[in-house]
Amino acid sequence: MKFDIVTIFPAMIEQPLAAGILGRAIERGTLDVKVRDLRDFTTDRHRVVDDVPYGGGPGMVLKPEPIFRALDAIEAERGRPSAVVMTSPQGTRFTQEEAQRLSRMAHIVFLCGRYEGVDERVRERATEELSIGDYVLSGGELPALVMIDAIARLVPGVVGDERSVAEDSFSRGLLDFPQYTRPARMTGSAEALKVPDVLLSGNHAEIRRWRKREALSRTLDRRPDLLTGASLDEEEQEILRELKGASHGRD
Ligand code: JBZ
Repeated sequence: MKFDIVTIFPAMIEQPLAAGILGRAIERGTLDVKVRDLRDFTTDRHRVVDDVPYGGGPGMVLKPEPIFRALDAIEAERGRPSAVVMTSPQGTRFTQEEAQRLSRMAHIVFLCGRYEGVDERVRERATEELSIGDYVLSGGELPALVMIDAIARLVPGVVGDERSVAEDSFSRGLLDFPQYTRPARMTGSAEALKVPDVLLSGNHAEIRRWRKREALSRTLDRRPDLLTGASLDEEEQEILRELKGASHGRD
């Protein structure tokens, strides 16, 4: 899958993408990522990318022409992209469902906003306008990284073990069960810091049921909104009924 990211801070994108699972997928060629410095698409001596807003007011606005030229250059070099995403606080919410939809595309361009915003005419070139959430950020680079990470891990071959993608909490619609590793008992610590016995029992049917119960109980407790969209098997529905029964009059 191909990604192009247009930004005035290429280093903000390059370093994070070189690390971890995505970095390895880029090395292998499973992902083809190009970061484009918006200043390379200016034509003036000072490589100016911003200007004052018409109508007055504080701050600066990203100029449209360098962005148009960047998009034209990307298209000339790599073909017409499947999507041009503008990261923006005015965008619709980026969710796991959106990540799934975008992960089926062959080539996505991200436009990262900065300053007080981007010249409105740039919106004509965007096929989607997306936001990662309701908090104030300085620019679209971190949102673009968040979206690329969520999208790319759904691309076959990016995550080594396909099982971890399938079992990820938001794919299943439930929060994760608790994880433990060695040691089974922390030296000099209390009973409370022991790994639950069931996980040491070797009884895989019991372990599976315990994990289901823990995932359901955490979801019911912390994110009950997720349960409306979750697809539960027979056993999970039964455990959930038990948990709901046990919680009556406890809140
Ligand atoms: C985003 C001006 O550039 C910005 C500022 C905030 C912001 C974005 C771009 S994208 N917030 C979000 O995804 O919520």
